[in-house]
Amino acid sequence: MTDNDAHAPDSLEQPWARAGRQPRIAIIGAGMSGIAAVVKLHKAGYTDLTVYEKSDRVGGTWRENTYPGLSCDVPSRWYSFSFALKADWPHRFAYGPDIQSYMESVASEFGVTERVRFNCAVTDLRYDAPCWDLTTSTGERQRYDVVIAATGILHQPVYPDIEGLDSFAGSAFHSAHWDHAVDLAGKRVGIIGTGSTACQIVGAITDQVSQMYVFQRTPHWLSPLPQKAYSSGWNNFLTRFPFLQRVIYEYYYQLMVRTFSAATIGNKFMQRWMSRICLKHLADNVPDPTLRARLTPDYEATCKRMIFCSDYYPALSRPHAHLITDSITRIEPAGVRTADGELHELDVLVLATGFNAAAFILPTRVTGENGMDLEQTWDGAPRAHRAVAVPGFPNFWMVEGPTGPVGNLSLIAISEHQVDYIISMLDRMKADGLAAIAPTQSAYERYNAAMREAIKTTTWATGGCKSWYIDKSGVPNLYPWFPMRYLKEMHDPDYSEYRLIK
Ligand code: N01
Repeated sequence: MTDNDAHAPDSLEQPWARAGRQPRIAIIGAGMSGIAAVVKLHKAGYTDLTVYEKSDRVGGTWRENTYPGLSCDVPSRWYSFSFALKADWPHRFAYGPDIQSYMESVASEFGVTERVRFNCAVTDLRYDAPCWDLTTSTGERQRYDVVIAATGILHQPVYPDIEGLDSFAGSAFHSAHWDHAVDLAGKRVGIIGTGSTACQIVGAITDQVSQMYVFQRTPHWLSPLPQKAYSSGWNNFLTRFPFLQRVIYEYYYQLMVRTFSAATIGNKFMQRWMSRICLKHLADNVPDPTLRARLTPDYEATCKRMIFCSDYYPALSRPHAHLITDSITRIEPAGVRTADGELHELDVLVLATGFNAAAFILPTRVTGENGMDLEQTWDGAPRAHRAVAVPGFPNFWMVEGPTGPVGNLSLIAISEHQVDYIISMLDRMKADGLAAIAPTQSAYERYNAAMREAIKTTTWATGGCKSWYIDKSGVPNLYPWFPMRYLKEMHDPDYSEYRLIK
């Protein structure tokens, strides 16, 4: 039997849990959450897994982003799969290429890569009870019992809506599509944006360029990054004693959750402590009081996502670096014109202007029960039940879906807990011979109403800033409680919140 025969519609008439066969599971995306899904599902005994990946390699965001200075501000010994801890991370905070090669080696070692259909974007998903009809960009059509969207959160670059952007005569590109053919040496480089990405880029390239122009709309809170290279002696020691790797993983887990997460959900002591660290970092690295004032945020720390970067302020203090705070009026062939009338002449323009945080699986068209369209249902303000499911979309799950805990946490860890939850649902389907499972409308509404209420007191909502956390409805699209509560939700599913469809 060929793989295609195995997916022929006739064989799927009988729900898998009643027919006593494996569920056919499609996983969309071969980034870190797709990798986690395959490994954990396989371990749990679900082996009929096909991964669809729009690109030609695994790795997701770490494959896509290749800009200079790319690194992860979550400690590497925690930003790791719990089932594939790595003793020999070269740095406390891993650089992008090291994370990408880790993703590739885990995917290869755990048999993920061989399940991936590369260069195959899923364009359409249509629920035809109890299965999903899946169509790809290559014209392939398949039927699956279960679909898991592991498409990531920040994968659609946002280009700024600035007049004349297309008229720029030099090289212009988004940070997520870095043009490595452009030699920056001796060039006049401008960068729009001052988020995590921009800070890493500015820190990495300022010494190469002749002039560095940073166009800041809003100053961000910036903490130093306690980066360090691990010695081979220490890494060898950890290789010999793997239980220590586990201890360190748990240590960072607790540390990050109890400090940064606590600060965002209302722990004023933590928040003040973090503000002090940031202000000291600014004072220590920016001697010029005028520049310092222009870099000082007028909203509360952690309202926007905190930035961890030690080399941004020193780079900005270099004589050939210029912080531009006048707003941009237009882009011209020669450079960027600001509200004070000045033209900042440039050879290269980098757009570090972030991502569409409301996309998730979109633009894939997802049609659930009774013709429900996911994009219309969300209408620019995506919501989910416990971040993994949506009423009206049975047997459809998301990893890193809307309102999951993000912020400065390890998304690998969160993904793994969500996959555990999905496995519990599959186990329940198997045990009860269910055809489908979907959250009830009332459970979804209760959950989201409680979130809306709780989010009001978080710094994301009260801190006086605008951020990508806030969606079209004006509400931060984030988990408002302590992350440990979310982990409990994930490991203690309440099946009464679901329609268990026979
Ligand atoms: O994007 P951002 P990012 N005119 O949205 C500015 C993760 N990440 O790519 O602040 C002028 O944070 C915008 O200005 P303002 C992390 O979760 C992680 O930097 O809105 N400026 C802002 O300064 C992060 O949060 C790591 O006023 C415009 C910037 O562009 C997320 O990715 C590393 C503008 C966008 O900042 C996104 O970070 C890097 C306009 N029209 C990224 N439009 C790790 O280390 C936007 N801006 C794990």
